[in-house]
Amino acid sequence: MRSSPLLLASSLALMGCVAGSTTTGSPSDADVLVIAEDVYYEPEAIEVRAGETVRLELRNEGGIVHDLVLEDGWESGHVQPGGSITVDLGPLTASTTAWCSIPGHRDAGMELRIELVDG
Ligand SMILES: [Cu+2]
Repeated sequence: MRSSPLLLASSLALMGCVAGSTTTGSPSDADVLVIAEDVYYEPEAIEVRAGETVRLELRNEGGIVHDLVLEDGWESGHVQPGGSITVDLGPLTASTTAWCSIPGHRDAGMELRIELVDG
């Protein structure tokens, strides 16, 4: 599923809302769902509106630990296999790239493009 990462991000966000209704809180608890696999993110890119803080759920469906870090030092913390973490991301001032800090994972392609779009 590499042909249309931004479109995929939107559909996954919708799926995340549906899944959220079976746990706790409102459907808007997590705005964006990012799946970590061995060794890539699904989707490969997400959109964030300028000035907005996005609640991002990072769910590890791989078999080894993963995380998500940004150039500015923001980091999700380690997420164990089968686990997930929901974090506030932003507000961002520019598009950026996040990646997995586990040794070797970024080199293997584990990067997430974060596109800043006008609100
Ligand atoms: Cu990783």
